[in-house]
Amino acid sequence: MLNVSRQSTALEDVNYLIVGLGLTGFSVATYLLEHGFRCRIQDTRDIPPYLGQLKSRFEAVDFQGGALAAELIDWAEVIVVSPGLSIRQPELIAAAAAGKTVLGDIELFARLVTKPVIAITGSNGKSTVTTLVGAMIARAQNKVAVGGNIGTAALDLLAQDADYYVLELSSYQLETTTSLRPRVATVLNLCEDHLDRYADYNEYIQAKLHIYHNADLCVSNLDDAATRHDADDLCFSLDPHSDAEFRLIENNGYWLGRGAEAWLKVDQLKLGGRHNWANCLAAMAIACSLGISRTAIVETLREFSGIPHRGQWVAEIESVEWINDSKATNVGAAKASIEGRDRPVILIAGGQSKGADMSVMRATIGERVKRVLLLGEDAARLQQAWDGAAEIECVRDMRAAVQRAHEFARAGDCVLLAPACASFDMYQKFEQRGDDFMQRVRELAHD
Ligand code: UMA
Ligand code: ADP
Repeated sequence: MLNVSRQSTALEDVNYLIVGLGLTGFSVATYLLEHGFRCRIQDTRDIPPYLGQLKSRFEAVDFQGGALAAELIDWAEVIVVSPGLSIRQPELIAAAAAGKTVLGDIELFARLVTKPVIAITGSNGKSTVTTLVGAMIARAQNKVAVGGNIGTAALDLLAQDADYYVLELSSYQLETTTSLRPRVATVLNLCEDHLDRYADYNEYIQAKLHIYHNADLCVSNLDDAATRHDADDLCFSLDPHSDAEFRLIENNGYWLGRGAEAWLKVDQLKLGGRHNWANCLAAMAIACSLGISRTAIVETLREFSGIPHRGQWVAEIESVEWINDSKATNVGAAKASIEGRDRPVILIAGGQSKGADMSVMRATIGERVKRVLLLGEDAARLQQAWDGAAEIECVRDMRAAVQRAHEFARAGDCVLLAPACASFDMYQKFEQRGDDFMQRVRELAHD
């Protein structure tokens, strides 16, 4: 059991109610309990994922499973809501109206952090850019802590002695945050996502743009007007003719460049696809604004081979390439993923479409995809949206999808898992879906 001792902190000495005990709730509970604050914890599940760990760490944990009881809300002064839960549920709306403070873990982090924060959001490319920026800072011999939506809950980062904190932030995390003052903030790109949680696309965009609030510097995408903050933004662009400071330069092929300087030819990158060139330019802009040297930036870009489940090469079987892009969980990502392949594609897609308009992928499917294999909860919805653009077949599970893809694929094709959907209908998380795909492909290779 941990010895609890009150330490000086920037947080108020009030009653904290933690709503949700996933990764975020666990890190908030741990921080508050370790620092001697009064807190109670609630989760709709009787045995949420981190209850055992929390109980083994702290002697007295006040946990309640089931619906959010009025008694808990009455007791609370500050309610810390997990990102996986909507703050628009009636109990929380009523609590806020009654004067309770409703916030998320990033808001607590923002009140506590004393070092510069780099805040990264966007519909796609967040994890790639967050990882790249973290690696560039580290290569320049600075101490850096990387987390947020990418995996390590923000409050856990405070235990690390860092010169910079690089945070990947989701719209859910941004909408409960007001005190963050990022040294640099970026919205990388925007496309429809999470419309099951927002009234409409504009509400989702506004949640994302909130990242620019109080930022010292805003980095935006000149090719995507919706990401812009104002005329002072530091911009990146894939258009060699644009005014963006960080952009592609055309000179016997494409280069990543700054102003008129060509820094690195794109064929020296291990990362594939034009969308990743945009990610590299965004990371260059952020790192440069922090004073990281060109050498550290270019070396990092040259060495970076990507993160698992993002366009991950799995195998080449009978001259057919198999790629795992399980993290392509919305239309923008799946579209970029297909367009990034240089071979005809057999696409495995489906899952939870989160209310997005799937027809925006129709043209890309018509041009690049030979056959679509659909699985999961919204397979029929996707089939309707893409009907006539390619041959489409619904399959039972990943095993059947891989088997059917193997039967259809011809030498020179690429079988791509780019679901355009969340995985939660069939899997615990996108990594598990990607692992299932890779496992089935490896079984094929050994047949
Ligand atoms: N849940 C319940 N009852 C509860 C509380 C949660 O059923 O009382 C369910 C939620 O509906 C959700 C799941 O439990 O399906 C997890 O919710 P959570 O808020 O406990 O999530 P955490 O485990 O804290 O993880 C969150 C982020 N997850 C979400 O925002 C859904 C993680 O991002 C993030 O890595 C972590 O905090 C640390 O910051 C994951 C994610 O899917 C990768 N993010 C979304 C995305 O990228 O699209 C936004
Ligand atoms: P996020 O953290 O925003 O989900 P990732 O860096 O994990 O982003 O990439 C997830 C997937 O999104 C990738 O595998 C790719 O299919 C797609 N993607 C990555 N960067 C971009 C981009 N700049 N534009 C469009 N799609 C992208």
